[in-house]
Amino acid sequence: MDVVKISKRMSRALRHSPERLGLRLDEGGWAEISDLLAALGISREELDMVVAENDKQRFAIEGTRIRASQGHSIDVDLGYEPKDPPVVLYHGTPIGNIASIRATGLSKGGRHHVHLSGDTDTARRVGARRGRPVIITVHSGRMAADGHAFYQSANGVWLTEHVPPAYLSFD
Ligand code: HQG
Repeated sequence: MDVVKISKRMSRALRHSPERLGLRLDEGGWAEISDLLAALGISREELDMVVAENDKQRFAIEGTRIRASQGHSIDVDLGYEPKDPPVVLYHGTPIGNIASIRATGLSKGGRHHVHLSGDTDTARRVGARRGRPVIITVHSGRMAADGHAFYQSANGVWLTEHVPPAYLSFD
């Protein structure tokens, strides 16, 4: 079994295009596990192994249901409560994005939120997916004090709507 391949197919089904597989998600993004198994043609043992071994704990199981903990492009309400962030958070991005980010801040693009990390190693890995990474420091404590809401996904990713350039440091 190729755990990474199954994980990617599960991410596509649960975050981006459930309808392509005839899968139904509720408003919180949950699917019946039995429906997902049928849609992907995998066994419960395979699914459990992917969920347990996933490097970023991307999936959450509750009872008979499963969902992705973050990263959606489809319209779901994950129901995370606002939470006080640490003083700083980090965002890794390929160097080619820096000029645009300096000008307009961090935008969520196709996802629901801008994704931020509590540590620089994770941020570097995220940025390195598409090129040479630069790590941006986000002054999340100041943002929260100024009224910006932050959320934390079940797998620890910090989420916010938009980060204006005034709260970014590029060192
Ligand atoms: C960039 C993966 C130009 C942003 C990761 C990023 C993460 C701008 C890209 C999660 C910009 C969007 C999310 C601006 C933002 N101008 N570029 N104003 N504002 N960008 O993939 O944060 O494996 O949607 O820096 O590990 O890279 O899927 O976001 O480079 O946790 O679980 O626009 O996806 O998790 O790319 O990654 P993405 P991301 P999973």
